[in-house]
Amino acid sequence: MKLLENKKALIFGVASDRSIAYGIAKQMHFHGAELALTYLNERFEKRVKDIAASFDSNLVHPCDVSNEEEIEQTIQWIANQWKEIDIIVHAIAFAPTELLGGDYLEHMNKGGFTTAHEISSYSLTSICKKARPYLNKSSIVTLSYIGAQQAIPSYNVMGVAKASLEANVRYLAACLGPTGNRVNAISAGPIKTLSALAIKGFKDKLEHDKNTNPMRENVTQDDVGHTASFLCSNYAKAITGEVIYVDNGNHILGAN
Ligand code: 0WD
Repeated sequence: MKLLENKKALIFGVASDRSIAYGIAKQMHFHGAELALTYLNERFEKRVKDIAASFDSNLVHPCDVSNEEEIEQTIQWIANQWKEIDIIVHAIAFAPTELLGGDYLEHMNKGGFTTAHEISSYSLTSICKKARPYLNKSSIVTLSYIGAQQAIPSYNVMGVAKASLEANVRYLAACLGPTGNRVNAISAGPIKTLSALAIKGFKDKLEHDKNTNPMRENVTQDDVGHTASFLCSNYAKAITGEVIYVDNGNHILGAN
């Protein structure tokens, strides 16, 4: 029996075959889950359709999570197909690039701060609220980073948004738990993806991580996919509200 057999997974955040969400989709497909993928806008449509097809799925839908109606439409669309949503993967984050480097306060402004929180944290709440009627012993997983817990150079406002996201996970877990649903975050080590490259000095960070973390190698999309598959399987049925580090042990070190 495969880990996720008979489970249906709605995955937000596949932008390319380097996305963390791609690694998660790949592993969930391997473990037997049926997949539906969302994409930000038409710029990603063909690429995401091709990726879905490679995982035997034609369930693809646009969803810009800054738009509440698009989230509602996406949930209604998938609820019409599936009735229940067993797994939701939220692998989305955004902050204006000028805020992701240098002095924390220098480029800070209310709009950028708000956008970072809206796209990177509130969107999870909104998805859960709209999907709530279709959850049934479901598992929701989002993606965080050590910058939520420590002041990491250049990560800046995104670290504050990730701290919000991690608190969000705990409140959502407490809220949805009594009806049998679980919510967890994976705090991943640095991985070379499209949006990670927007963070100033990211390539140096990747190199530093490889040279210093206990396992002396960078985390891969597949590493995150394996843990996400476990978290969404029945083997993790007693784990909720948790932040699981998939970072080759980086977070246990005294200095990052
Ligand atoms: O080192 C890393 N790459 C880490 C990423 C370490 C730890 C955590 N993460 C997190 C990110 O913060 C994010 O929450 O993992 C998640 C996925 O990020 P990723 O896989 O690194 O990045 P990417 O492949 O670029 O996917 C993120 C996607 C966007 O891609 P672009 O390239 O356009 O930024 O999030 C999507 C978009 O497709 N996205 C949105 N989707 C819907 N609505 C929106 C939006 N408004 N904004 C961004």
